[in-house]
Amino acid sequence: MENYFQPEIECASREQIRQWQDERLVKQVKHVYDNVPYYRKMMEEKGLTPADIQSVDDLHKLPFLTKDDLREAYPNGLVGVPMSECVRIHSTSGTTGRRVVAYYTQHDVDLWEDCCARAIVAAGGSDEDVVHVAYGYGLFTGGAGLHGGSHKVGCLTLPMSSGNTDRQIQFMTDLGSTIICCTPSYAAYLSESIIEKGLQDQIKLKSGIFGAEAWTQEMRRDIEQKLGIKAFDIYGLTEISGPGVSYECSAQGGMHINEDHFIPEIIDPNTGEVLPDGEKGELVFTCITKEAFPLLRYRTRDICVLNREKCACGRTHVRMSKPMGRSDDMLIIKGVNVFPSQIETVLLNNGYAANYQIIVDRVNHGDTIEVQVEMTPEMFSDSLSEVSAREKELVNALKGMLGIYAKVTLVAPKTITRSEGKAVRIIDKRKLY
Ligand code: DLL
Repeated sequence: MENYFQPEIECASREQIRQWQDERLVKQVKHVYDNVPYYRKMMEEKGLTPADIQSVDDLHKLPFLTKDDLREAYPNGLVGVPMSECVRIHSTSGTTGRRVVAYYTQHDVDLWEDCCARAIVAAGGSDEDVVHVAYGYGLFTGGAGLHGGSHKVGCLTLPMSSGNTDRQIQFMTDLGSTIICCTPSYAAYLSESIIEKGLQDQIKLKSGIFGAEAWTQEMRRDIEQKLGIKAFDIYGLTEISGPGVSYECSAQGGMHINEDHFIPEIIDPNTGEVLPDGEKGELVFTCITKEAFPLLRYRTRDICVLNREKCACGRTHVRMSKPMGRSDDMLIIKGVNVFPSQIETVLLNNGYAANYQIIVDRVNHGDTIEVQVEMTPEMFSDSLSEVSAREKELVNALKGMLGIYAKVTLVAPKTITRSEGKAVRIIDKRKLY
């Protein structure tokens, strides 16, 4: 029997959801127009006033917001309430350019935590559970979001944050953690460490809530098998609130988007044209309940597909597929589009773990791609011919998936640096020239 945190919302009729969206959108557009001069100007440039937006059918008229707008409006040009009403900020890691700073009122924090609570209950959580939060705490939204959600469900919450793997495992065994929340790459690392210490029998984990980075179905199977758990996906981004914008249920067939708070659209990333359901494109969100940082038609750059078919779990909110990578993560190698997730699928299907790095370079005006991947301890061999046979096998498998040649270098177990947060998989040296 499926459990829900807010059944009247999570299982509401489509008509009810649409009614909430229509009402809240109209109110939100007015709020933004009145209180965010940056966006008001964007609307005025298109000759729009709030009166032009009467329902979700009018959404397409509004201009898109992009990360560049957020950078331009840095630090608080998109805030919709007086600073005295803000109680929190979070921020992206800002590897390129300025960081994005997102603001929250108490009401925003409350609704965000509801979303995370829904995700925890959908992953089987209840007040009987011990929730081990190993996402980073601090500016990153992962720790705070799942922490708040866990409190709402009434779980015993372990605010572990990331890092110190020995301590993580010790608390996990001593305090009987039943649900682990962390990035999938850290979950993979934890599972390796638990197996290495021979502690599989001493952990009580039943499920994991993994997100913040792309991960494949193959990686899910690997983590589920190694930790003996069910692994649930969770998606979100700082700009829109943080984790819990969407989350997986027991059916594990896509993530339910919290449509009472966020209206999703899929657009063609090149033309901006709205695409019909079922087509792959860039995910765009309009926040309809946020006060402090009320982004309208924000382009996430995540590429995915929406699915409105009925879900076996009983939830009625639309599901999004796993993001197939960000439009700006997609590598163009010799003119061919390559997503790191395709490479991961090949590696895991061939018996490797998700410990790899992709190095892209430009040699004599031509692109090159190299995949460095760790051998598992069982595969590890000093025989050069054995290693080179394995490399050839992978080169062929990658060619089958990508359609181009990728050099493969097998390296010894434990030589690729493990990440405690989001994994760094791609080194694109072309950007350095
Ligand atoms: O990663 C929020 C989060 C924390 C989500 C914990 C889930 C769990 P940002 O640091 O702003 O926020 O990064 C957002 O990460 O646009 C996606 O590209 C990627 N991402 C997030 N969740 C997933 C996921 C957090 N489940 C960016 N699968 C997003 C694939 C994901 N990519």
